[in-house]
Amino acid sequence: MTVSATGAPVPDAGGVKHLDIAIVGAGVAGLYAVHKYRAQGCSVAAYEAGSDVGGTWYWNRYPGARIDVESAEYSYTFSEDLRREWRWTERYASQAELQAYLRFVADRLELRPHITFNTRIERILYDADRAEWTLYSSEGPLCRARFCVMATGFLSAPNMPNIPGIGDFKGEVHHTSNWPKTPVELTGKRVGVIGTGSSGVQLIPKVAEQAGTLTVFQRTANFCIPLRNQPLTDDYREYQAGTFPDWKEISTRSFGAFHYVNFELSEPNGHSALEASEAERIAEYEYRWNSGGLCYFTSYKDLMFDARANETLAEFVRQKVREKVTDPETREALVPRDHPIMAKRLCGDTNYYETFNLPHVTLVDVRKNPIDCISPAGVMAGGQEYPLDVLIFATGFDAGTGAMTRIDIQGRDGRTIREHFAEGPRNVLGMMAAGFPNLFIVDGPGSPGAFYNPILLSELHIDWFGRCIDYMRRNGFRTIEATEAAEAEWMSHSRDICDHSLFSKAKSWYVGVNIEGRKMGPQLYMGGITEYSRRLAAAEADGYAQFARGR
Ligand code: NA7
Repeated sequence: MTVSATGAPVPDAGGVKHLDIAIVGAGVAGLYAVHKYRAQGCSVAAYEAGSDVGGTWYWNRYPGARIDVESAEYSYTFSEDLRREWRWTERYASQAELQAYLRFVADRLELRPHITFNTRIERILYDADRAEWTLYSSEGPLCRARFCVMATGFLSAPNMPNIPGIGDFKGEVHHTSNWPKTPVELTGKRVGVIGTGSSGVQLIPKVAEQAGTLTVFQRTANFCIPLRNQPLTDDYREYQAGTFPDWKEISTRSFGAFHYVNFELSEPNGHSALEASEAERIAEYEYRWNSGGLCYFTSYKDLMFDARANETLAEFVRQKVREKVTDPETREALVPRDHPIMAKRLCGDTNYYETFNLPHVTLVDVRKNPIDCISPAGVMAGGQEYPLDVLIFATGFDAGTGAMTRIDIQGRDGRTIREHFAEGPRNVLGMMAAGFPNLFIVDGPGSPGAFYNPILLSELHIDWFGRCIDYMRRNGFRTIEATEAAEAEWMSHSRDICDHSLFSKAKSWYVGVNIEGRKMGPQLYMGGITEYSRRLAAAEADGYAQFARGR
């Protein structure tokens, strides 16, 4: 190890910093990584493309952007002080509040001196002789580091669809994941939105409040559940603080982060939906509908593994959609039919369906009337032109592998991460890949990623890597990397679970096929956090034997 006596980076002759750990990204994961590894006595530096901390919450500043997990569940758990000092104001925090929280964390923990902003990492090259990574921006080399931590996020590389004529449009174009910092003037304008996933579902009602006309181009009708966002009361805040230890414990053996149901901490239901009578099921679904939020993940254990169980919930939600929309043709187009419920992420809805009852809002079903092209004046679909002043792409992300494959990462023998991930995530536990020694991936492709709580998963990964680094120090290892055999085993296990689940029955970013031409395969680990944590612990307990270690 090359830890300096003071923990400060050591500059080499060329002015390039020499570090123990370089971190890419200063979102949720990057911030905690800086804090954790600095405390461990390592010299660290993080590089961030944005001008401030926040990651997802820095970039996704479109109107209506907010978290779909309760604010209290989307908070760091490693520091009691941070938990005590920060007060969330809404049940589901807005983008602005989330970014304020991450700014607070960065300031409170004095992380900013370790972060270089406005710096996009474009190349990361491994030098096998030195066992070091060199990170480059477009300006040249920035640092050399023994370890490189990829805190680049699961949903951070925007997906801009390849629609003919996309560059010809004469109006304004925006993507939800790269929204301008200054407000976009929509008042009285003819606005079009392509995409009706979580981002579109949040954005559309807000745009409708301002636009003169709003045309929504929908390819897939999604299942949207009322979020029922509201200001947090002191009582509920205290209740969540008081139940934190139990919540944390439940989170180690459950799916996702939806453990407060109707304002009470709730155990995941371990029963099949098919064991319950129809009346019991409806009562359960109604209870959760009235609670608000995406808490159906924990309502029955087999909703994602048994098509009949899944259909009971799907039909319940379809009926709710029918009750909300007045125009018969629009209603039918909005009822989701082509995928199992939750096989695409549920969308958290605030007035989404009601928006289509407004006279100035039009839904264009682009399954029936495919988008032909973007014209200078607007969108052509089904042979008809829809003239627009502003066109908004809410078309999501090249999820999972996208954030890493956009960087030219070259490992041992010039092997690139683009080649390595060409068929989807190829790594062990979603954390390390063969041929990329000491490259640690946090909350990335092949991990439980967005299926689990992103903050808890970041903490889990970063702590695990921290112990791994300590182990290497104590035992004189310079490098650690996945073996190809361990990769093959992990990928086959991950693939088996995906194939046996209903997640494989939808064209979603969970399985990569939201991107044109991509083969279907799990971008995330779908086996649940209990099995994942067991495997993480086992990998550590046997002295990292499934990894190749070098001295
Ligand atoms: P999503 O969930 O991937 O949604 C993207 C939407 O864009 C979805 O409705 C897509 O339709 C649509 N899309 C993508 N390409 C096209 C083209 N070419 N034509 C028409 N429509 C298109 O991304 P979000 O940003 O909404 O949410 C991502 C996650 O962020 C979310 O799950 C939360 O976890 C937070 P499709 O369904 O593919 O037919």
